[in-house]
Amino acid sequence: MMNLDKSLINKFSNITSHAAIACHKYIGKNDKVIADKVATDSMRKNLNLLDIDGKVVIGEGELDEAPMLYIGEKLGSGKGPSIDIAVDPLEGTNLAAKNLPGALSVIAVSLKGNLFNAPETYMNKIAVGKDVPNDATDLDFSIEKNIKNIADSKNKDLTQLTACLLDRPRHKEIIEKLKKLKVNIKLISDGDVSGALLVTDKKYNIDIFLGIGGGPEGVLAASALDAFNCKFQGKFLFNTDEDINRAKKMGISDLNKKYELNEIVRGDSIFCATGITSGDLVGGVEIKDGKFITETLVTHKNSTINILKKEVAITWLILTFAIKDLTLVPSSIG
Ligand code: VTB
Repeated sequence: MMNLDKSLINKFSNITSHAAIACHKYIGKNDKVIADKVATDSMRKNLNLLDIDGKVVIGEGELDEAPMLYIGEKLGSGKGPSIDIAVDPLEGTNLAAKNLPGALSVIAVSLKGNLFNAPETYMNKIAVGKDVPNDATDLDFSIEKNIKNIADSKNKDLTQLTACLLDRPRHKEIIEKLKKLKVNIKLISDGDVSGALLVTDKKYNIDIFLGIGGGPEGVLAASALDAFNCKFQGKFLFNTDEDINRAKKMGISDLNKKYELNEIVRGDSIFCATGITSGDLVGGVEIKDGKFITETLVTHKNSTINILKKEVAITWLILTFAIKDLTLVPSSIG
């Protein structure tokens, strides 16, 4: 099985880092269109500078609706590895526009053919940490069964568990059930890539992420969850005829299929999420002594590198320092 070259880690983390920096001056301007545009412009320009034979599998829409980073768009010089690229240049457009915590710039890449080509529809998702046995939770189980199994496997009381989900009217029933079970709830206004990743580490105190969010965001989160050996399942929801036609065009024949993590992302993958505004996962863009400082969560499935990187961008070059186990390790210049 081929791996993604480790040198790509710095290259892709620089892409999300630059997109976050581009977005910085539009934080709190209450204009999500412009914030998304500058992040997308930056990402596309920098991805095209790389020696890769890249193709967007998850992007800002299809060619007719998105002029840039559309699904199927070819990226890079064409020389170098053939890779699939999933992007969300600004995950949480509202969060950046309103200056709320948790806006990210996100990318996930795999070798060609290994990332699910997700339609832009909703997805019902479930994610749990690696400390929960694989058969303890399932999208097809009831909320009660999932929660009780998690409590049993962690040897915790239901009142000690916390579930994270998007704060949406469509989740009314789930929220009611969780309240009845006396499980704590963390309701997020946007940004469910970040929400799903809160199951990766005990420090976030989230035992399960669940509910309906964006399908593309599900695939992005899945690639990082894979590197953390966590569990993820997703089921697309096709609500309109247009959704159904698009799914069929993409080769999805079973519209009710439940996708396991290894059907969404296969083999090696790299995931980078740079903070735009500070959130649970990563800090936002900072300016110190005239320099931009960004924080990026990086995962690389095959080297099991899961790190937080602080990058200091000095106009024309980027010095990268990877923080691992609280020791500062200088890594190569991207
Ligand atoms: C989520 C969230 C995004 O869309 O996927 C959500 O991660 C789902 O859509 O940040 P609705 O807002 O329609 O519920 C976002 O909030 C925005 O893309």
